[in-house]
Amino acid sequence: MAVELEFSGPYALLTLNRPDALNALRFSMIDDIAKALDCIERSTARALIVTGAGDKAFCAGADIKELMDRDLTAHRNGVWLGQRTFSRLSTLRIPSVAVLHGYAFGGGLELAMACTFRIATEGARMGLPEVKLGLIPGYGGTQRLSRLVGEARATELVMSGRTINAAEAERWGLVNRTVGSSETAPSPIEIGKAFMSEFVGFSLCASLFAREAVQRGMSTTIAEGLNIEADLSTLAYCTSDATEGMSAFAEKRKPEFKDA
Ligand code: DAK
Repeated sequence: MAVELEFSGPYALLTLNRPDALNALRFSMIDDIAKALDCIERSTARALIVTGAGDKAFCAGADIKELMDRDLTAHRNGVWLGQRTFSRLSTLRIPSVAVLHGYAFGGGLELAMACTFRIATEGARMGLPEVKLGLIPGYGGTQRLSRLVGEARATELVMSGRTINAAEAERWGLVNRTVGSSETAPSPIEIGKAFMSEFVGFSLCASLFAREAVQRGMSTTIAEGLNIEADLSTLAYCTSDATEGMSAFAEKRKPEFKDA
């Protein structure tokens, strides 16, 4: 299978598994990612970790050979498939992290940008090289990159197709952090698990509302954003997990959240 889904404790592990082609994304793989998201929504997983198989790449982008010789309708449908699937990933009930090692280009970087977080290993290389093929990004890259790194840097990357390294990506805010990549360094999955362990112990209601407040606020005015925060913070207050969290603090014990 070119897309594999496994579960390990509280984690769902999604692996792009086509290392001979640097995990380049075929349309069928995007379909498989959508099916995996259905499965994850029905599971008890509390965090999703996305990685690419092999040593060389997280994902070298859309499969260029498959993109050739398609009519306009097929192209439009392909864009819708990618955009819809990656938007579902960005609003998944549980938080997600993409662990980028080696190359993360084009559609691969767009997949990573739809995750809640991104971690890069030291040797990672990232970019949106579509312009070099006479194309522009089609799976949300022009929109998500500018929200992550700002208009000037996003326009520079999209218009030049330039590749940036992990240090620059971290400085720009494209990745949350960079980790070492020596031979003894942990695997991408272990890196993802270590990072996500900070998030899995909380109420899913609170973590979902927190992410939604930030996400929705990014594309509106500060006044509307404050309204969104007021509504979601009131909703969080009304959950039984909030009652439990505050009671546990008062009673000096560990809270037992029930995601309700
Ligand atoms: N597609 C297909 N095959 C790929 C590939 C890709 N994106 N990237 C690598 N491969 C394949 C190579 O063809 C090669 O296969 P064989 O020749 O061995 O059969 C194998 O993976 C190993 O690659 P290399 O031999 O090239 O490995 P190197 O280490 O020398 O170079 C590289 C690594 C990442 C620098 C190089 O492979 C490279 O430049 N790859 C292409 C990167 C790229 O341009 N990616 C595409 C970005 S554009 C849309 C939908 C989607 C999109 C746009 C529109 N519509 C529906 C409208 C999105 C577009 C993109 O993602």
